[in-house]
Amino acid sequence: MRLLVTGGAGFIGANFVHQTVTQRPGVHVTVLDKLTYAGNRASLDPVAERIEFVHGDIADTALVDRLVGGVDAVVHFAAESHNDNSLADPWPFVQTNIVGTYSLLQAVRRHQVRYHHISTDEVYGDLELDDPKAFDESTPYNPSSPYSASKASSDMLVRAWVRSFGVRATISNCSNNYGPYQHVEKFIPRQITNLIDGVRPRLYGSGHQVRDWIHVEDHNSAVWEILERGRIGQTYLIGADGERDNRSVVELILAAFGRSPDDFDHVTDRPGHDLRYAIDASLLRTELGWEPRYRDFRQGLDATIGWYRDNESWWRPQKAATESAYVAAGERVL
Ligand code: NAD
Ligand code: TDX
Repeated sequence: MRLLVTGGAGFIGANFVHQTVTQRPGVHVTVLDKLTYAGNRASLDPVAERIEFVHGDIADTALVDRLVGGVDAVVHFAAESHNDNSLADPWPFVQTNIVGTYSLLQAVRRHQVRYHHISTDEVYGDLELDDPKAFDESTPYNPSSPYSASKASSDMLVRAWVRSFGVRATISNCSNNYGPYQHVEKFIPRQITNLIDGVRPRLYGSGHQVRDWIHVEDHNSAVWEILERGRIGQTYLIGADGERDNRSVVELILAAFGRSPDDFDHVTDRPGHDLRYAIDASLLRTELGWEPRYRDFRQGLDATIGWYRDNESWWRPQKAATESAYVAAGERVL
């Protein structure tokens, strides 16, 4: 099998490529990545000899057409992925997440290539803290930020290309991922690397917002199940029952560093900050028999902290610029 992986130098894509090369030696992987600030060639160093890497933009239709014409399937991870950036400047989100997805859809349509679309639970908006229902495949779309609106738009394009043009596509909407190779702009790596630097963690607003955490390897094992056995045209939600409020995540990270649970700063809140995400992954579990392997969040978090301690050379070059960008965007201690 020949597979095109877009965004393979990013967090989830790089982990997907590692897992694929290790567990499925018969699969030939080509990565297409623009190497934006979020892409890091070094994330693919452990598998560099075993894959093909193409430096390019998913919105480059000629390049995409040529690459798609040479594979059996596409897994599309590439995106602008950070909510805070989408509030500062939405345009790259429209360009990459919507126009870029359009470019891939036209190519898979032309070459009749199987396509899997990676998306997020954020397309469903947010839930009240006491809502007994979690998101499922029938939840109406209700995105809050430019990021989630651009992902929702891309999902809608996929659905239309399936129905109108017979494209063989599946979609997955996953909850918040954690694990190695995640950019230091994101919540968990930001706090871990702050603490390595002796800086207090930074909690947006009250910190009572809830995210549904899943280890990146569990996300990617679900993607493989869907790619191999998912029904064409179907959306699958991916989640591992990992709901935690942000404050308790910071407290766990502080404990791992031997610091007291209140040794953090409250900083300015994110405008439009979604309150709670929660996934009901029953369809994925019952229809495809998928189960997560990482069931203990604390253990997964400790392993992730260990990875950031051991791989400072990977994240250090991004750290200062990332923190300066937060300050420039107006973040201040409350
Ligand atoms: P990331 O920001 O770490 O990586 C994105 C990658 O895409 C980078 O390597 C970047 O260089 C590349 N890229 C960006 N624009 C491109 C373009 N125009 N052409 C080619 N490559 C381009 O993101 P991530 O966290 O790994 O997320 C991957 C996917 O998973 C995204 O589609 C995101 O919406 C989705 N997702 C993420 C999470 C999460 O918790 N991180 C949860 C659910 C879904
Ligand atoms: O310094 C911080 N302090 C803080 O309290 C940062 C960076 C974040 N937060 C909060 C905001 C969120 O409630 O932590 C939570 C998680 O924040 P992010 O890591 O920015 O993730 P989120 O906005 O939830 O979106 C993530 O999950 C869904 C990914 O970035 C998306 O790509 C994915 O679609």
